Amino acid sequence: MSVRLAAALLALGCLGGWHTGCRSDVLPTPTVRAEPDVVTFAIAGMHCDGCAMAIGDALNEAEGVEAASVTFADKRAVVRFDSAKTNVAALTLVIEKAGYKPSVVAPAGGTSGSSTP
Ligand SMILES: [Cu+2]
Repeated sequence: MSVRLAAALLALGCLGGWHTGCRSDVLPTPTVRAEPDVVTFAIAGMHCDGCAMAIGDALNEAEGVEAASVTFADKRAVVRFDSAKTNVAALTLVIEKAGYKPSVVAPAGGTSGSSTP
């Protein structure tokens, strides 16, 4: 009986935030700042890993790109970018300038309907 009571009190304690280990909201969560977007390009014209690396370099050097990963096997580039600094059209240009033909596979963003590819 008293054990039950103690358990109940403990549970209440958790809910009330007595135990810092129980609180996930204590961790700092990055919230407001321009949210990075992610876009996936299918890229035509790659013929080796060097091509993928060249595209990756070009993208990573481009303004507003936070991370770009290009895989030759998939012939895809996944680019995470700051939408306050650049956009999909600009990134497309970067890849075209590098000598390849990108087409957008999955633009990020919630406005254009949901997840059926
Ligand atoms: Cu190549």
